[in-house]
This record gives sequence, C-alpha cells and structure tokens, in this order.
Amino acid sequence: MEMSKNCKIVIIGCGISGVAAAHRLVKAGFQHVRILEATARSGGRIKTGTFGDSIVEIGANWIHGPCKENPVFCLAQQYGLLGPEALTPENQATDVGGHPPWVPNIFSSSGRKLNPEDISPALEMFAELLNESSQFQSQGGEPWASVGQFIRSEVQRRATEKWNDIDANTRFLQWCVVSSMLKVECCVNGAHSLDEVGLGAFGLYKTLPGLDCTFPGGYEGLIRNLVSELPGGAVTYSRPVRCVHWSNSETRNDHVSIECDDGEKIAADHVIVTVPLGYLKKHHSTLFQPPLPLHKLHSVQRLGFGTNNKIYVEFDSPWWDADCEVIYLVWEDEEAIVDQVPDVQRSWIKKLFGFTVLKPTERFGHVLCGWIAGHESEYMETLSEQEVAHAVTQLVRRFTGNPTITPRRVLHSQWFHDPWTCGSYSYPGKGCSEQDLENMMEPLPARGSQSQPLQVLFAGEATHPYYYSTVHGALLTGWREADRLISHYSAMSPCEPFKSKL
Ligand code: 6YU
Repeated sequence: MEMSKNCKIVIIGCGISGVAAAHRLVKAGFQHVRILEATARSGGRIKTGTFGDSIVEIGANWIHGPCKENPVFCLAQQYGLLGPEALTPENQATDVGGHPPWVPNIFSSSGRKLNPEDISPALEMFAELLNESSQFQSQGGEPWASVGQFIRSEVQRRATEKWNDIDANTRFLQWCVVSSMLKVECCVNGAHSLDEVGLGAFGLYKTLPGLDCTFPGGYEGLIRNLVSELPGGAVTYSRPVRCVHWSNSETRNDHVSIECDDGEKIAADHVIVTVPLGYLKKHHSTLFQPPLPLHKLHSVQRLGFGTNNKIYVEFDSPWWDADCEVIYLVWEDEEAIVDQVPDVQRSWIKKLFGFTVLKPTERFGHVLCGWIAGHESEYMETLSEQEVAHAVTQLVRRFTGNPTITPRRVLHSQWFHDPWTCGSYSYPGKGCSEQDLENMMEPLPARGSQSQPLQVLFAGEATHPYYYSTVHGALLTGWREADRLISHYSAMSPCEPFKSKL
C-alpha cells in the first residue's frame, strides 16, 4: 500500500461523486489526487442560489430517503447541516416508497379548485399502476416497451370496468388527472415522456425509508464541508478536459494522458471520469481516444438522460391553503391521456404539472417551485425571465380564476443548456436492463485485456445500479471507484509512478 501513495489519480468533475472519490482516496493516504473541473465552482448539479431574500436550490432539492443507510443523510448530520425535524427517529422511519404524502391543492383549467375526493379514482388507479410498473423488473418480462404505454393502455382497460358508474363529466376529469400525473412522473424520472422510460427496467430504482428533507442553509453546504477536507489546491477550476487518451491492447503505452481544453496534457496512472451522462452522450466520440468499447457506448445510448427544470415564483400573498404542500394543475381540455404538448412553442407551459410550496413560510415568504420536464422544459430555457413570468402569470390567473394575481419575481433553472451537464438526470430508457448500468460502471480497459488495468474508471449518478438520478447514488459511486483503487493497491505490488507533475 505504501508505494500506491505515489500513484497519480486525476478525477474529472467536481460534483458530489468526484468530491466523494477524492475525499476517500486522500483519507486512504493517496497523495497525488487532483480534480479537474470545467466550471468555476464545485458541486455540479448540487447548486444553491438566492431568490429575493431566500436560499433556494437550483439543482438537487431533497435528501431522498434520509435514514441511517443514506450516506448523504449521515454526512449532513455529521456536519450539522440538518434541521431538528429531519433528525427525528420518526422522520427516518417513515417509508413512503419515494412518493411523499404531501397535502395537495388541485386547480383545474376552468378556474375551479377541486376536492381531492373528486379525483381520487384517478389518483388511486395511477398509484396502483405505478406500483405495478416497478414489478416487471423482478418478473423478467415487459408486456409493453415503456411505462407510458403500459399505464395508458391499462387505464383505458380498467376504466371501463371501474369507472362505469361515474357520471360522464367526472369520468372525463379522471382522464385529465391521469395526464397530470404522467407529467408529474416525467419530472420525477427526468424524462420527456413516460413513453421513453423502459418498463422492464423501471423497477431497478430503489428507495430508502425517511421523509425527504432539505438543507436549511443550502445543499452546497455538503460540498463545501467535503472540499474543505481536501488538501489545498486539490481542485483546479475552469479546466475542462477535452480528451482522455488511454490504451487498449492495440495501443500499448500503459498510461493515461488527460488533454485539457487549453492544450495542457497531464499524465496519470488512473483517471476517474464523473461527467454527467448527458455530457457523455454528446461528447463520447471526442472525450475518449481510443473510443469507448461498443458495449459501453450502447449502454450510454440506451440509458436515458432528460431535463427537469424548476421555476421559482414569489407572490405577495398565498392563493393556496395554509397546510398545502403541493399544487396540481389539471387541464380539462386534454383530448387523450397525454404527457407531451403538441405545439411546444405555443403551449409549453401545459407541461408544468404544478408547484411545490416552500416551507416554512416564515423563512421563504410565499414562494412556489414549479416543475417542468421534457422538450417543453428545454424550450422554456430559451425564453427570457419576463417571458417565463408572463406565461406563469397567465397560467395562475386561469387556474385560480383570479385575474389580478401577479408574481413578485420569477427565476428558472436551465439544466439542458448547461454545456457541462446537458440535462438533469438519468433514467432507464426503453430496452434498458441491469446490464446497462453494469456496463456504465465498468472500468477501461475491459476485463481480459492485456493492458494496464484500471486506467479509466467511471463514477457519477448514472453509474449506480439502483440509486441512479440521486445525490446519494452519485456519492456512493465516487466511494465505489475510490475503493476499487484502494483494494487494487492493497492486493498487488505497487505501481510504477509516472514522472508527471500533479
Ligand atoms: C437528489 C433531489 N433533484 C433536481 C434537478 C437536478 C438534479 N437531483 P455532477 O453533474 O454533479 O458533476 C459532474 C461535474 O463534471 C460537474 O461539475 C461538471 O461541470 C463537470 N464536468 C463535465 N464535463 C467536464 C469536462 N469535460 N471536464 C471537466 N469537468 C467536467 N438528487 O438526491 N435529490 O432532490 C434531486 C434534482 C433540477 C438537475 C436533481 C436530485 C440529481 C442530483 O443532483 C444528481 O444525481 C447529482 O448531483 C449528480 O452528481 P454527479 O457527481 O454524478 O454529477 C420511481 C423512480 C424513478 C427514479 N427517479 C427518482 C427520482 C429521483 C431524482 N429526483 C430528483 C429530484 C430533484 C428535484
């Protein structure tokens, strides 16, 4: 183990997975660990900003499943970053299967506030179908290619049995509610449409117990604490990597060279790549020389990476109930069960499923967070803050029936046009299986090669087999790849270090 301390390890990307990998390696005694980050900041998709006087999250929002098995929760607790409620045993024990039981307010496009009972048949059927969608993974078969096709066809089939005695207007409302719920799930999955989410692999995702909680001082506090424990100068900012030169059996030079955008070439024994899947999809052909092996490339292509954006909106006074935690918008003019908007430029706002309410009011005032996924969300990113504010104002006025409501301020995220992210997070696309996530995390050169092993390692949320799309998943992949190197050096004779300056 002693000699390994001279090995040179470069980590590409200073999001939570890159920081976690560096932290683990440094703690294990590796002395030459360096992170190259394209932007001027740490955190990647963990990004805290301000909105008026409030601290808001532009990227990751919650600790999903805050309990003792969740490493993000444990670190946040250790660093003193959580509020008292999140730390209660009751909070950690409540298991909601990934769908928090928020108190809803429901508004319809005809300007009516609906009673939850009016739409409970649709909500119950949708919850049942979502649960069934997760079962196909263990059953080893998929009657439909996508979650969207399965849900739509089953709603049609079951409605004729179950909703026959409901009057025509209420029955029509249930169809519209299903469309709204599909739009919610587009945001949860970060997908344009559930027609793009693979049915067989949907159940791969695992949840942890605990009621989702937030960081009162901002999610970036987690990153700040971890980075502060790295040696000074471990992170180089504004240093995008253009190409990773590695060697397979045809190109035998047994070391890795990392070429930066400014032309600098850095030699290393190992590189851990943590760039987002969206970036990888777009740039894989230039990012690796030689290119990725075909099986790995196919998995990069099969896995999905979509957009989910937020629109923060502040009001002078609330138009929702005091106990309301989520607002659902139901369009009563949908012609079929749909989660896509036909005319994106004209009607992109129809994709916004509604808002979550920022709590506590004493801290945030009257602030909502709107959620919008898909190509409609990507189009929204091209609009100015005034154009987005105008669309949201018209929307709220229509759904509340109050023509005077005017937001005080609006702020929206732009994850698709972020050149280093190219979207929000990953989901299993059509035709995906467990094997694709296995392929994603497989180091290069692939097993069986004659070349130096573990030249290129892969971390990041899209490489976790069942916590993909989350911060805890990303963090665990950083630790996983650090551990891979640690056990490599504890098991074998030390590597011959390269004479590079790190
Ligand atoms: C979570 C949550 N959350 C909302 C929104 C977003 C995400 N997530 P990073 O991208 O962080 O780091 C890579 C770095 O690499 C980055 O700094 C780049 O600049 C750099 N880089 C790129 N190219 C480079 C180059 N060439 N050279 C050098 N550097 C380069 N997760 O736990 N709770 O509430 C949310 C949410 C709007 C955008 C989220 C949430 C996802 C996390 O943010 C994300 O996974 C991690 O931060 C990624 O870290 P990383 O290190 O991998 O990459 C049933 C079922 C369905 C399954 N889905 C369940 C839903 C769960 C997801 N929910 C998300 C919801 C929200 C609201």
